[in-house]
Amino acid sequence: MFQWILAVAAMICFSGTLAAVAKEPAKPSGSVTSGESLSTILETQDTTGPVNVVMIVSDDQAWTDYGFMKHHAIQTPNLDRLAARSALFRRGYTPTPLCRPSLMSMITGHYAHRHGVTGNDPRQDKSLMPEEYAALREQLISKIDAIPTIPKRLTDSGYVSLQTGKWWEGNFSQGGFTDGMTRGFPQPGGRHGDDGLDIGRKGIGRIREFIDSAVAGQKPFFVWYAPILPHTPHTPPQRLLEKYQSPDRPIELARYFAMCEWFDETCGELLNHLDERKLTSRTLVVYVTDNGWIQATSEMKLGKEWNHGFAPRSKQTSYEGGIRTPIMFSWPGTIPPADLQTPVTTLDVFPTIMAATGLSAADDLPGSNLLPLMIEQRPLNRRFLCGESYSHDIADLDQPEVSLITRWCIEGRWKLILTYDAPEDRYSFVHAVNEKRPQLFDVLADPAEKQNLADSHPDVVKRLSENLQSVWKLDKSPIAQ
Ligand SMILES: [Ca+2]
Repeated sequence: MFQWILAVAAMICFSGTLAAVAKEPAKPSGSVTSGESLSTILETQDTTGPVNVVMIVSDDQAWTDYGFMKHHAIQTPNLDRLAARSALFRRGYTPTPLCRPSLMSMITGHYAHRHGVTGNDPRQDKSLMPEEYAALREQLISKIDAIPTIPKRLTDSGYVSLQTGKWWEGNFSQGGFTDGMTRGFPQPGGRHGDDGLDIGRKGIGRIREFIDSAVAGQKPFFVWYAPILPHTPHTPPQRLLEKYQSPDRPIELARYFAMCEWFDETCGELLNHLDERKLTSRTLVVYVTDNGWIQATSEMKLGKEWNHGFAPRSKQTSYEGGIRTPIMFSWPGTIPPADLQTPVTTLDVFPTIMAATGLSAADDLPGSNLLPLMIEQRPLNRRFLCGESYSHDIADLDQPEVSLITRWCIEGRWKLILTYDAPEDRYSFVHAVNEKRPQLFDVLADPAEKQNLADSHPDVVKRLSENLQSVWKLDKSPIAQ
């Protein structure tokens, strides 16, 4: 109760009056799988008690691949419904376009150069004995011990928390969750989720049970729903595959499209459960993707070096296909639905959840609390966003700059990408095809990033380079023009 009082006090502090905000009319709910409109659902909702938090984290999905982002074929009626009741940021970004560092940034609120988990795995080296490599894995996992996480903070203030899906940082308890599915390394399959990877693909029963148990125990809850969807293996239900198959569409594309809708269906189950349990108006649902994905097809001429299912300029790269994602915050009755153009980052999730739950956020967090913007349209005091990309395998666990491949800065319409030398690894083919010199794009006029304007705008290159140095002062020089 004490935390709830704090939360309300914090909300009033920046929003004028909470009551004024709560009267904001809700947008039409769009396609509601449960058959009820949002206004009907809200009439029956329990609005007492602290806010619950649910994070939905898509895995390997392009920012374009939703109904509400106007994809020409992919249908996502449930996420469209969430978008209609959310503050929707169409220009969201992940600070690092690879699963593990991206998830780590969400859960800690820090850049990879700060939390230290820059890649998915320690670098494989044939000279290492298995026990030596296992020790490197343990060393990498232990980085989470030294840094606050969302579940650690919420658990300390009386929440119960559930981990499901992707999770790389050992046992769920190591991240601060009170409950979870992932046993973690060195358990079998413990690299990135083991039993947790069943969630979504085999239903969301574990989440339903957890929520019902939390409600019965009168505990506020935090749910981490990070299924390995639409991520490979692309094995959609036959009914969905058939829906997307057509003679003029490569089968790889049909499978991926069907995976996006399968993921959407699982999100619908989760949202319906919140509606049915009368929790929607006191649950903050946060939606993000960990990194982008452009599906490769057999029609693309990618060369024999290319040995993965994603196309160039997507996963692992700092192009829009790698780093961009819609970001949504749904809290009906408190956050008015809105379609927002402000660029935001998944680094903003941590401070926003802290503010919503009445907790303070450390001063050194790089992200921003988005509630003042979402609730009373107060502009963010932020000129630019930054991010970074590293080699898939971490060359040096203590020196992030060794594995650094690109840094990017977005300021208004401009986006600068700087490239750095990094040791070769098994994913070097991803970066080998990209431009190495500084790249400057007008991403509003040229979202496909086709025209490099660095030569004609040296002043902008200089200013955005300085922005990057202000975020992380780095001695290593980018590859020059
Ligand atoms: Ca991913």
